[in-house]
Amino acid sequence: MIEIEPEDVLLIVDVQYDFLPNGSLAVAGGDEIVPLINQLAKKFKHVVLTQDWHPADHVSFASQHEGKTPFETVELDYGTQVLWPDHCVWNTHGAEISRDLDVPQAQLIIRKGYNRGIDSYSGFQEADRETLTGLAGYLNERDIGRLFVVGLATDFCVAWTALDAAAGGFDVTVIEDATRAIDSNGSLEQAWTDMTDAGVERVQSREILG
Ligand code: VGL
Ligand code: ZN
Repeated sequence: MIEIEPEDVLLIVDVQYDFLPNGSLAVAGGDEIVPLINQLAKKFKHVVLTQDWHPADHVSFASQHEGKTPFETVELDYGTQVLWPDHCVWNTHGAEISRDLDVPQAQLIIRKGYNRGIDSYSGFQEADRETLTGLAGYLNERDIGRLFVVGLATDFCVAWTALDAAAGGFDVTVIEDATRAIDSNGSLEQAWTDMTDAGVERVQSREILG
């Protein structure tokens, strides 16, 4: 069993309508994790959420690239970018965080991906690996202990957030069954390899809930 301490934080990644059933970038089974996250959240004093938040002409949208379709890639200044269906456009329903999440104690929502020309899977820094969101500063200033990451999608925003957390010196654990994956072109297996190599812990919710 893992005992959650008052200093620990639950980081809930991108549980937004566009990643849930009927959303424009629906992650299979995405809705199944919501009750589990609600149960887990009762153990945590600190809860932080991230929210994917794109302008309508965001560079990660296939619709912005002539002749490209979703899940193809393009080369940008900062590297290879996967192209997605339009999703989480700011001020649309799809960008809203699920109202079924029951986390009244949550104190911070980090919005990411709002620069038109830079994607941001990670809650810590944008894909250019330079532009910071301020999350590391917040966590350090609040004397946070361990980070427990849940949400969508395991192989993109969860993984990149966990990897940046580990790189930033945080003790980070992903609660696997409280995530769901997109799994495009082997991305899920690759994500777990990368996370394991980086020292990210991989646990199941029963180890916390009993
Ligand atoms: C995500 C693809 C594009 C995610 C966000 O939340 O995992 N994936 N934008
Ligand atoms: Zn996005």
